[in-house]
Amino acid sequence: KNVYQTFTSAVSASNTLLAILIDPDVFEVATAAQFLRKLPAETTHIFVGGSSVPNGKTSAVVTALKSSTAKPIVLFPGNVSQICKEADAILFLNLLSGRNPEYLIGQHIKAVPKLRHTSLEVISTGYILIDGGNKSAVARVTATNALPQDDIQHIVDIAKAGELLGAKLMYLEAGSGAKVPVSEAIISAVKNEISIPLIVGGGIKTEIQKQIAYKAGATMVVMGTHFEVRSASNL
Ligand code: 1GP
Repeated sequence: KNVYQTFTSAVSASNTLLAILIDPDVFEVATAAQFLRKLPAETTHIFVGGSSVPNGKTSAVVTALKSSTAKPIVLFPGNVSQICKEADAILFLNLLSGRNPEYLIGQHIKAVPKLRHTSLEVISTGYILIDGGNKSAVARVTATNALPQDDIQHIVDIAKAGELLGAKLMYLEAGSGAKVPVSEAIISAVKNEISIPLIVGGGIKTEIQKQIAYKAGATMVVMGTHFEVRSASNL
């Protein structure tokens, strides 16, 4: 049970973390080793998850990744069907920005019988969907609305409520393929209010965007689409 420790150690050492997100739905299992070789050297974690993934595909992708990397593989599931025992940990996501009970408690209850048969490290994670300038898959699938970027105090209050409820990580999400990442102002306001590690993702494609997020207080940046596009054109 040491994936969570990679976050707390990073915070205490003032280090940053970089997770690359793989959507199993669009990932070619046969290219796993090659894909991993091309990732930036500073990659610390591999996240696996998507909004709609065929049954069994997550397990096949995680198994292929596991045989080519020692980096922690963390499930970032769009729903309960993506839970598989081959990963190291799972972000147990609570969609705090929405009011759909299915994503606040429903999927979590359905997850328990599956988790019982795994030794996955379960990490309680508050998940806040913020407007990234286009309708995200998360908003569509969960039937919830993203929060406007200018409502900073509301976002801060939600993050704090999540921490008080026991979340071990807080994830600010602009949505995969967002036009606009979560703003520096939101990241730093949330960072000032909470003491748990902060993850930021959605629409981050450049080194500058990544550094802005770290400087504002993100412990981890998550990048997905950027590497998907690269892998498709390079392989
Ligand atoms: C999505 O935050 C992640 O959940 C990554 O987003 O695909 O835009 O990098 P991108």
